[in-house]
Amino acid sequence: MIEIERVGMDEVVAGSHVNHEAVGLTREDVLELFRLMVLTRRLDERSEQVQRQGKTAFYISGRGQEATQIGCAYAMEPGKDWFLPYYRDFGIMLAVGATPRDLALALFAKKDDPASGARQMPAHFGHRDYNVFTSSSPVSTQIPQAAGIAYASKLRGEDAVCYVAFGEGGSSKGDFHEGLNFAAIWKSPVIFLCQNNRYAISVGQEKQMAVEDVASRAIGYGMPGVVVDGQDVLAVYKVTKEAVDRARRGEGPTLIEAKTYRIVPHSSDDDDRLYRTREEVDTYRTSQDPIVRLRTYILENELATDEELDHIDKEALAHVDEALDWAEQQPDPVAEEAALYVFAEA
Ligand SMILES: Cc1ncc(C[n+]2csc(CCOP(=O)(O)OP(=O)(O)O)c2C)c(N)n1
Ligand SMILES: [Mg+2]
Repeated sequence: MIEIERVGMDEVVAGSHVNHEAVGLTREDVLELFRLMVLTRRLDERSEQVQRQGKTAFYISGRGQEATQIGCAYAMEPGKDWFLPYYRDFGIMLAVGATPRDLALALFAKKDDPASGARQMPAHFGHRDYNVFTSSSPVSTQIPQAAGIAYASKLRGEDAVCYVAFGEGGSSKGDFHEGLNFAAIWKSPVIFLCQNNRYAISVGQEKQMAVEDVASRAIGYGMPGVVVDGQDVLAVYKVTKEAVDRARRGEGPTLIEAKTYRIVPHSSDDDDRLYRTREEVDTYRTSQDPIVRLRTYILENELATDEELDHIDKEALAHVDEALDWAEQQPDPVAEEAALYVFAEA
């Protein structure tokens, strides 16, 4: 009988439910997690600003979901594992090795954008150097693709695990059912990460599913399901590491549901005041902000001082500013080449 595991869900805490040493992480690892989360946040904020300045066409943000993304990526092996991120996964991209410059090239739709040479919308990630597959716009199409990619990798005898992300809204699509069912039958080494931020644009979770936990559906496919506090980077790392180890042992996929929250509107085209209260959003902008939570944990455990953390933050911001200024100056794509790599040559 499979049961759903729940990690960090029983009480609300200021720091972390998990001790870093208990999950095999050092002080340096914790500071690296902090650096990656802050880098993701600063890139996100600056990217939104340049869109508001009219320099880029559109922006979609992962703000508030950094602990979920960085905690998960940190348990995987960049360079060896496969990644099918979804559009909020700026944190995943930075953690697997993409640079702020790489991501900024895509935002500005520049010729050298490593995702698609400016053929895709912003946040349709892809990067050959880091085993990141290009993404399609219809939500959840990446889920069955991940099941197949992981199965192919297994047949080739690689020791690789495949990450795939989607929202709780995306889990209501048929692709979710087909992908999870296939992966469970063939024991494909997949980490299915549902980043449950409680809304699919303006549609709250309760309007689109009759269960409380997406992870409970894992039982119906015959794979382990885990619900984790997605604001707690160490808790997300812990459950992902266990899932990755299981997948590498040949024991198949896991469905992880990280309960998180997006603290900004769905995209630069959305007004979230129409469907949620400011009070609700404010909780996740203050005490339950994932970066505030990690900072609290670091200070409580005396792993670094406030000044040291501020320094990491300042460096992250400088890194991001440099990348955005640089990307803005890079060459645009050539109009005559727009169809190159899109249509096969006869
Ligand atoms: C098949 C399909 N239907 C609708 C859309 C438009 N759309 C883009 S994102 C989104 C919401 C998805 O919500 P969720 O899966 O919870 O992810 P979140 O955006 O909350 O992270 C929708 C409806 C789409 N891209 N694809
Ligand atoms: Mg959602």
